[in-house]
Amino acid sequence: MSKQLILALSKGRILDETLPLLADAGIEPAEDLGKSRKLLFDTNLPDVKLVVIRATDVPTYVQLGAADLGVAGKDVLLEHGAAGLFEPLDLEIARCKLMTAGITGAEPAHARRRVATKFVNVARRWYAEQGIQAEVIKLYGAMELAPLMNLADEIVDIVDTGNTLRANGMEPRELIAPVSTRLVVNKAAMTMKHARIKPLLERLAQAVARRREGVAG
Ligand code: PRT
Ligand code: MG
Repeated sequence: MSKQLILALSKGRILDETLPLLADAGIEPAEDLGKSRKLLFDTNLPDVKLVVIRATDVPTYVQLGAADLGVAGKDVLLEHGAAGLFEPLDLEIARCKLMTAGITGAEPAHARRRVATKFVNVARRWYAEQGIQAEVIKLYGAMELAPLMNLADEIVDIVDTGNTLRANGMEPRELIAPVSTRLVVNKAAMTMKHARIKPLLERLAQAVARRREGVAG
């Protein structure tokens, strides 16, 4: 195993909140991530590199050891599963909720509920736990459209303010899980590269605490 540390970052909205935390923990990309089409970046630390990939690919990279560490939403981790991963730190950014939602005021009509979502594993597990029969329909986006088009009775999706739901005549129903962004570590790397990873985790935990105090104060 090389001594180099590879950190996989979720691009998109999580990235904007991750970079200040990393900077406060002493890691800065050698060039502007937003201005480049590259995917693999050097940092100010000679032994730390960053890859910037789709949020849903981060758990796979870390699980299979292509990256030692990763930054991903709890929603993505719940959907992917946690095999081969440690989740030592809540970065407390990009907070939102995984919820069920449906058309405002409508009763869930069908005995076997049709549920549209990109979180098929989360949805299957949750409806089974509730003892509700559900037919889970995989979509890749615009879940809010499915009940309006009578493709589904409910959706499972991420809710923050609820504005997207309201704009489409829908309401949030049940909370499945609160979501924030987590740091994950490959289990083998955690052992083999412990001397390098442990101080990094400590500096990141301190950066999270400073940010929390800044938000509160
Ligand atoms: O776009 P792509 O398919 O590549 O990936 P992505 O859409 O999953 O990435 P991106 O950049 O949108 O980031 C997703 C991650 O950010 C999620 O995995 C969450 O952990 C986190 N996050 C935090 C959110 C939100 N808040 C959020 N509000 N992800 C998505 N949303 C969307 C939601 O899907 C819905 O369309 O915002 C809408 C709801 O917001 P409100 O405020 O209208 O309720
Ligand atoms: Mg998106």
